Amino acid sequence: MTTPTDLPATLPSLPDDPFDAGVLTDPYPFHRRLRDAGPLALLPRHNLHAMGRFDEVKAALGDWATFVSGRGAGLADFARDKPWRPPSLLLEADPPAHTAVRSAMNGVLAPREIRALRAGFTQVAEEIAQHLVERGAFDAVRDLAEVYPLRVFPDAVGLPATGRENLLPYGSLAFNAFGPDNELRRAALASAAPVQDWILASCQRDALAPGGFGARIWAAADRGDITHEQAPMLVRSLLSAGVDTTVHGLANTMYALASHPGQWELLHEQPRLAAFAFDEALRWESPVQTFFRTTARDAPVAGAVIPAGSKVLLFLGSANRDPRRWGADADQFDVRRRAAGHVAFGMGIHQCVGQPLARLEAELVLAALARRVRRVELAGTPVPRLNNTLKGWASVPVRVEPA
Ligand code: OVV
Repeated sequence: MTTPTDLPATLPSLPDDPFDAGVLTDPYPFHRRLRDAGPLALLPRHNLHAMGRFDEVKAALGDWATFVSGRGAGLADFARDKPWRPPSLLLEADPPAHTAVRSAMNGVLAPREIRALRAGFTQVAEEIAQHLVERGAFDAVRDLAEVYPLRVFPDAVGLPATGRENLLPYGSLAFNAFGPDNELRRAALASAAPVQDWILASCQRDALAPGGFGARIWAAADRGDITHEQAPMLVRSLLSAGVDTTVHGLANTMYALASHPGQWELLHEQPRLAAFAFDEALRWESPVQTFFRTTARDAPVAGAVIPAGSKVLLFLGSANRDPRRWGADADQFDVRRRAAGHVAFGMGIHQCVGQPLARLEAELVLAALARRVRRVELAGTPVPRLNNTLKGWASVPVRVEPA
C-alpha cells in the first residue's frame, strides 16, 4: 500500500469559531485562511467539515444525493436534534419529496408572474428614490434597504396589513437559527413566540389577499399540485426567506457602492448596470454567507473522504471571493466584472426560488437612485449587523449629490 505523497495524511484543521462575533463582523481573513488550508478542512470547534473554495462548494451544492438537506441546512442534525420549527418543505427536504413542492413554487414565482409586478414596483422605487435624493443624507439601511422591500413584498404576497413589523425579526430568527447554540441564536429564539404566532396565522388561506403569491400557493393546492397541508408551510418559506435576504442584499450593495464612489459613477453614467452592480455586490458581500449540508454516504472530496452522517459547512461568501475562480482581484468590488455564476443564491435544485423577485426589487430601486444621484459617499461609520448566517449592516449613513 502506498499513500500519495502530495496529499496530507490528515485534513487541515482550523481552531476558529466561524460564528464568533469577530468572524461574523469581518469574515474575509478567516475565509482566506480556510481556502488556503485546502479544499476541505475540519472545524473541530463545532465538529464540522468545511469548504471555502468555489469549485468544491459548487460541486457539493450540485450533489444533492450525497450532500443532503433533509437533515437540516443548519448545524442541527435533524436525525438527532429536534428542529426549532417544523422543517421547511423546500430548504430542508430532498428528492423525491422536494421535487413536486419545488415545481409548484417555480410556478408561483415564475419570471412571467414576477414581470407583472414591474410597473407597480417601479412606481414605489421612483417615489422612494425621489424622496431620498431630496433629503440629501440618509441611512441606506433604515431609510432604503429596510423600506423598499417592505413597501412591495408583503403586498405582493397578500399579507395582512397589521403585524408586518414581525417580518424582519422572523427572518433574523430563521437565519440565526441555522447557527450553533450561541448568544445570537439564544437571543433570537427567546423572543420568538409572538413573531411565530403572527407568521403562522398569516400563512392561512383566509389571511391572504386574492391575487398574491400566498393565494397562488393555495390555488396550487386546490389544483392538487401540492396538498392543503403543505400550502401554509410554503407561504412560510416566502416569509422566512423573502424579506431579510433582500434587505441585506440592498444594504450590502449600497455599502459597496458608497465605499467605492468611482463604482457609483459608472452606475450613474449607465443605470442599466444596476442589475450587474447587484450581482457583483452579492458576490463581493454575500447576504447568505453559509449553508450546511449532511453527508448521506461517504463523500469523496479532493482526495479525502467525509464520513457518512457528517455535517458540512459550505462557505458561499468565501467561494464568491475565491481567487482560484475570480482571479487575483477577487476581493475588489467592480461592477464591470462578470459576476454571474456566483453562489450567493446557491446552486442546483435548491437555488433560490425567489431570485427573480429579489433581482427585480434590487434592479428597480438601484436604477431609480442611479439616475438621480451623481455621487454617493459614506457620511459616517457603518454599523455591522451580526447574524449567524446573514452578513450585513444595521446602519450605512450616506450623503448623495443630485444629478
Ligand atoms: C431562512 C430560509 C432560507 C431559505 C428557505 C427557507 C428559509 C424556507 O423556509 O424554505
